[in-house]
Amino acid sequence: MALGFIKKVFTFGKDKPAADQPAESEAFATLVDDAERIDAGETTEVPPEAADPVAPQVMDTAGGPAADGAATEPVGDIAASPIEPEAEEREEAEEFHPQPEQPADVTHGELTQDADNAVTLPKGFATTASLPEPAPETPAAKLSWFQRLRQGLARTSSQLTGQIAALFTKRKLDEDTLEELEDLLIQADLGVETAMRVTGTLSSERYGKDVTGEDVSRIMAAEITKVLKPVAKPLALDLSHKPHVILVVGVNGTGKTTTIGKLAAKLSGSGLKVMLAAGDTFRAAAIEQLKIWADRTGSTFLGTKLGADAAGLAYDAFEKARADKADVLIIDTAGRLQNKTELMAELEKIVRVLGKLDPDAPHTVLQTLDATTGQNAMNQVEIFRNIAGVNGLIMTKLDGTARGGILVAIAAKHKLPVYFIGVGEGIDDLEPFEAEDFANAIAGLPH
Ligand SMILES: Nc1nc2c(ncn2[C@@H]2O[C@H](COP(=O)(O)OP(=O)(O)OP(=O)(O)O)[C@@H](O)[C@H]2O)c(=O)[nH]1
Ligand SMILES: [Mg+2]
Repeated sequence: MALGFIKKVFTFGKDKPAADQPAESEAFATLVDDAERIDAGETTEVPPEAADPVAPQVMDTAGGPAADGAATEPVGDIAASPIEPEAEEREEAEEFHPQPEQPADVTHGELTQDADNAVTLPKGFATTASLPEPAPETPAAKLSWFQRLRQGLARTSSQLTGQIAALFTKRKLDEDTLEELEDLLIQADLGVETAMRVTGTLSSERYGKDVTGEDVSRIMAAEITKVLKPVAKPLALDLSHKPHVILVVGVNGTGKTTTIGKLAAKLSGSGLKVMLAAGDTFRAAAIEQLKIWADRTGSTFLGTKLGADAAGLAYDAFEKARADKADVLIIDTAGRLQNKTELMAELEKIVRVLGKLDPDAPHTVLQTLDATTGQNAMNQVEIFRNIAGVNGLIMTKLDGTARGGILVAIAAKHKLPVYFIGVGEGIDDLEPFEAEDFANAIAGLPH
């Protein structure tokens, strides 16, 4: 199928709200800080640096997770040419963004296209074009995706299953136990709706009978899967846009820049031409951090001066990405400005100026959510959905949190697609969101 025929399949994107109805919430307190903004600047382009010939490696992240028996991705035979930041740069970056000890895995190679121009995207992305058969993956000596998910959600699931087991020790299912279970599930951040679904199903199947913790876990996993299935979607890229523009928003510290780096690694790893634009002009370190990710992933970088107009940078980046025929442009934004009004104005302006170049742009507005913030994450979706027309989510820091259940509550309430989840700080610690795996991991059940 020709690229021109690739149609986008977004269904959530264009609900940009009126500027006069921002959602109020405590979460916004976290957006406020005392720093001052400077208000002028000009754009400077920095091309990707040449690959470091001293450290060539063959990388394996392009198609997503390591082989776990079931999953194979269209990785292809991509020759690796990773780009490492200079030692000084890296040191500086680690001050605000510690890097994993092992060098990150990046693949960067030729775009895989068949005679009809169909593109092989990494796992977690999709087009309507037919994809070739995935190449067999070399088994890697690391934990499978599900094992890593289980490990990451261990605190969430052990707390939950421990409490459920304690509740259902030698007890028949009655009104009291159902009520206690409902409270317990709500406390685990799963949300009232899901808690009631679980108790409802349990009650209709087992009322008056003996029930074990395992029975409850199984029913809980099934109900959570039902809630998550509709939102577990691949990030649909319309590559006929050239570039497909992804705007990344979210509260400061939720993992925007890191997630952009991880996405860029996947995309450039499968041969797509990626440009990263540093729309967070609020902190010098933020610009530098994105530049390092661009270098690591072989992406083109566009930055500007500290305090410069972020919307102007976004506009320039879109024009440049078009001229360069980039496939995907990912724009980073600030999560924290002096006040909420300023943040709203800036994000709205970015969306507006992008729309001048293409009425459908930004084609994807991604919000990152930090799982460790629990209920706050729920409020943050409300706010950024109103400000920037968020049409997809990525939840980060699901490694090691006891509050992973919040993703279920957010899915039930907002019904926004969840494309990926972050399970660590490393470049390959971003995985496509799978409803059943996630539900089983939370419920402590095997794959
Ligand atoms: N454990 C873990 N840490 C993560 C994950 N994603 C990001 N981080 C870390 O979270 C911290 C903040 O990430 P950033 O990417 O800088 O967050 P940001 O949203 O860009 O922050 P601002 O630029 O301040 O708005 C960094 O130390 C990241 O390494 C994840 O999935 N797991
Ligand atoms: Mg950032």
